[in-house]
Amino acid sequence: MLKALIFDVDGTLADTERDGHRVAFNAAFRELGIDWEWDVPLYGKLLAVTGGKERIRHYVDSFRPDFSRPKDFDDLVVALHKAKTRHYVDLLGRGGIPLRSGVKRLLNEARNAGIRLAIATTTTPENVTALLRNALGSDPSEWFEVIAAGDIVPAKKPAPDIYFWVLDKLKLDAANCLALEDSENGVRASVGADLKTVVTVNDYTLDHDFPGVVAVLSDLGEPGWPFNLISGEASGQGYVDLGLLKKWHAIS
Ligand code: XBP
Ligand code: MG
Repeated sequence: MLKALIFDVDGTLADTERDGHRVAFNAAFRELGIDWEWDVPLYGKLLAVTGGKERIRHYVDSFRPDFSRPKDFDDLVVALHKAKTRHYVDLLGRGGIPLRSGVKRLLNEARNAGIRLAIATTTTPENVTALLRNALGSDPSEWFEVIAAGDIVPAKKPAPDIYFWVLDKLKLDAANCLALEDSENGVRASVGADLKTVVTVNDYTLDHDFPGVVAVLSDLGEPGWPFNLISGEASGQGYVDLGLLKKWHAIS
């Protein structure tokens, strides 16, 4: 029986990466006087590593052999990331990023039906609060019973740990839950935790592989604005509702 939905945030609830996180990283680099600029294609490559601090380190390791690390490099990463979070939260506060198609409708339907809601994300907790407060107009804890974010587990996605953490807090088996994700790293984490998973792709994740998921869609769709079914079976339906999620959840 389906008892809970566990949502990823970045790329799934909202398209935050290209015009949100990326822009905020660049603003932080400028603020701290570092001449790095992450353009759209480069940022797509950097998304291979989840977590903002981890992504900065990956950039230096893999793309900037010329960069001579200062002695306090660890502190620099922390300072850059703190500035980045501030810029990102500011951007969200200006109404910068809406929820993706169908998300609010599905959250409402699930909540009204007594399906429990949770979040499993790699991003920083302040970012989740700012995104959802802006988009839903109320505190995220009024919608999501469990919010697992950022450094709460040391091993970020693609490790399944964040999903195990959520399942533990919900006191539910994976068999009673369904995850919604957008990326290969996210799916490795959710499927790694034995969760049935539905994927809504975005420009950065269109060509990712999603082994083990029950369906891959362009988005959740709305009545009159149907999704594109990329893989799986949707019984001719054009938007994802609880009924369709229950069918996918029941696939063995
Ligand atoms: C998204 C991420 C995060 C954000 C940046 O993960 O990989 O790193 O890009 O967030 P998910 P921070 O899709 O699992 O939410 O800079 O706050 O780490
Ligand atoms: Mg994601």
